[in-house]
Amino acid sequence: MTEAKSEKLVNDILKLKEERKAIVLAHNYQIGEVQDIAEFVGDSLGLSQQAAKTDAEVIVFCGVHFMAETAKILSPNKTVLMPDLNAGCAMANMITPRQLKEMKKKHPEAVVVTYVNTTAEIKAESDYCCTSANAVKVVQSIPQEKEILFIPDKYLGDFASRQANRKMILWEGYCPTHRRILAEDILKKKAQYPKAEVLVHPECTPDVIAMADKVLSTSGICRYAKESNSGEFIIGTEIGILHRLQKENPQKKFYPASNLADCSNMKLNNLEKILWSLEDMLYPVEVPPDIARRAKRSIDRMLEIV
Ligand code: CIZ
Ligand code: SF4
Repeated sequence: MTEAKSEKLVNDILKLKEERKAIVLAHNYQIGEVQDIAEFVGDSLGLSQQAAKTDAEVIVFCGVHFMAETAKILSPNKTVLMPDLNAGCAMANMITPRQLKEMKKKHPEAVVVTYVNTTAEIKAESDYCCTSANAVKVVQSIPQEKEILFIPDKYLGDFASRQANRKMILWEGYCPTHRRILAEDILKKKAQYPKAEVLVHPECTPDVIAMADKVLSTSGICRYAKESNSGEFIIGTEIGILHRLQKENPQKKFYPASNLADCSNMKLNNLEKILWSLEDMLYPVEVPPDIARRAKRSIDRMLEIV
């Protein structure tokens, strides 16, 4: 895109944001241009809480579908728009309500702890929601004698299970983007940048996690990078986050663990689509009230713990 075209797009978006009483929220994994035009950049829960707090009437949610659903659940009276409805999450699609119901039948006494990366329907069938930042705390809060069914991310589940020293039944889901980060990538980067701290997301595989200095959620990575005395970091999560890290810490250096950790769904949003979204109020995300109510209960129960 030429600079003039990009500037015009940005100006058109700014004008329409005002007219529509809209704000743009961008996930940490969005492309730089989208992050730069957003009122808030953050993780899915943080953004959904921002959406609930704001006076804006319209929320343009730049992330993936389950995130916009979460925002809608916390802000049922606001219009939540997704610039591209095709932005789904491969991990969230790895468990269906029917599969979860079958699993619950097999383990009728189990407490269901569900990663936020799931559809509203799955959250509605769950006891507790959790994020990558609080999964360990949520698991620890459940009485020792209770069986726990952790869905859908087996790697986050495995990490939380080891941290909390708690056996759990894990669903076989995972994030294809984070699974592309290999232990040998970390080894190579460590050899290249021996002074760098290795920060990885708990959606990574256990061998990658074992090589990390810190295992953190996206908001945790952003916070830690600011506070740490290190000047260099190897980042094991989706590469969109490097834009924010570099912008907030211009004097520090950030290296992606792997350039293959690029989520194609996250990258579906761009400035043109945000403009079209505001022009035509596309595409509204709706969650049926009964599902929203039950899904919200699992989110509220998480918030009571953390
Ligand atoms: O909840 C989120 O935003 C995701 C997907 C990751 C994270 O660690 O923040
Ligand atoms: Fe889903 Fe992974 Fe993409 Fe996040 S990075 S939206 S978990 S597929």
